[in-house]
Amino acid sequence: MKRSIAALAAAGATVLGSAALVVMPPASAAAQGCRVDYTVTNQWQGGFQAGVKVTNLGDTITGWSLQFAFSDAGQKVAQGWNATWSQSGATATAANAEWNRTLAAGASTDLGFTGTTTGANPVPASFTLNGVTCTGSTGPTPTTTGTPTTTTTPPPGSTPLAANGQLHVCGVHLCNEANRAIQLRGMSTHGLQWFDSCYNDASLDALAKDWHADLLRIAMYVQEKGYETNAAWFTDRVNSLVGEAEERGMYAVIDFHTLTPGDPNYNLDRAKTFFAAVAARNAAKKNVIYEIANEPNGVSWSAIKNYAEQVIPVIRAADPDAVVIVGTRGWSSLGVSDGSNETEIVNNPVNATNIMYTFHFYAASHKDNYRSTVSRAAAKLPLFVTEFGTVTATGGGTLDQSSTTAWLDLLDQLKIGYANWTYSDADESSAALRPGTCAGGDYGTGTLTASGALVRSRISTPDSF
Ligand code: IDC
Repeated sequence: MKRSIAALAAAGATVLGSAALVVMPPASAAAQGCRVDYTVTNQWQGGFQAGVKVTNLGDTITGWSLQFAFSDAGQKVAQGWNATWSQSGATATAANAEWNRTLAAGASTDLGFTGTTTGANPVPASFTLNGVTCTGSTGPTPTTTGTPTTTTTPPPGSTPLAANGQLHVCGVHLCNEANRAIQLRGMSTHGLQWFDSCYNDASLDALAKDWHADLLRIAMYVQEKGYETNAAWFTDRVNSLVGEAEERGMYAVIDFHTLTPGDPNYNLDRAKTFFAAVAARNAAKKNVIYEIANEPNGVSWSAIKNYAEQVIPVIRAADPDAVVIVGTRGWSSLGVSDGSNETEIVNNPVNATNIMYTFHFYAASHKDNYRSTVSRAAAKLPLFVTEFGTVTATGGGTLDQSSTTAWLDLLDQLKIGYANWTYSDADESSAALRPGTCAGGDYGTGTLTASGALVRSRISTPDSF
């Protein structure tokens, strides 16, 4: 829900009720007016996420502090961003970060946080900026009545890309341009060296328009006759598929599909060369997400972190605002398949912002202990399931419908994005299309495997962006 303090001021009582918070500024303080747009972007049992847009309506201020009080002290800021957050009793304070220290007249800055709640309405009644109550009244007409909603529906006909624009990480979620937490659901290609013929106008149209997929993950193997054998061809092909996804309003995950050897550092130089090229080429696009190592295995978290801290700056130098996803230990199992868990990451995170961590599962192989790890980790780490299968980890075997359903229900609840392995006609049960489909050119629902039909039934439901 959105609430503007301007409208509350007009309503009167609530602002007066918070008078204890208003500390009169010294005469020299310049914040003569401010506006705060506070949006609860997501809410779940015991917690919520809020975006806080602060607009300075007075003269330029250098150094600022925003304060507000929750309706009871059971509500707490857990993790905040774009400011230094603290809380005393029910009163929360956000002090400027170094880079948004100066707020020019009319300028805004977007802050946010995840919080815990005992159930009370997590919308504060009023805000002060450098002690001055924010009663500003510029900007769009705010919504002040009605039931809080956590999502809005994009206009009919609009694509996932048009509805959400440039993405960024906010707290533990992926957020759209309006700072709302969103979940992207889509499909992964198979290896481009084997199944390139499956990615053409007709198949991508079916994915966008019939499956209503939000994203295409482009799996570019590095070994196994992949990138290392012809860097120019693979780089071009990835770039062209990013463009095909963009034309259809889908996001594209560029997957540097390392698998064997499992240490991503083996491919460090190739990764730097590849990402420098694709980031430069796609920097102006809003639909690109970079996945820097598919499934590290047989390697420590610190080695993966070291790889990430060398590759991420290469991407940022060319494309500063894109989200980057980092693979995790034990085939991107958050370490679980290696006898570890998410705490090694929580205690020693990658030193970079706007990043997420990869989790992969194969429903017939990875069940309750993996699900409980994801439930727990999702409160602390931004996660993206860039690959999952409905079958066993070999990519074959019987489809496990009940485990797949349990997984996708969990990911929906946590708003974790996912891509299914694979949108291809490989002769293996994880493939969504029956063998021979790509040569035939018909991508209608009659060509789907059992896995394809199940996954399409989940992906094609309306998005709640
Ligand atoms: C599998 C393919 C299979 C191919 C093999 C080659 O399904 O056709 O022969 O790779 O290495 C992963 C990997 C993904 C695997 C998939 C299924 O990311 O490359 O694809 N899987 O085994 N992790 C867990 C399972």
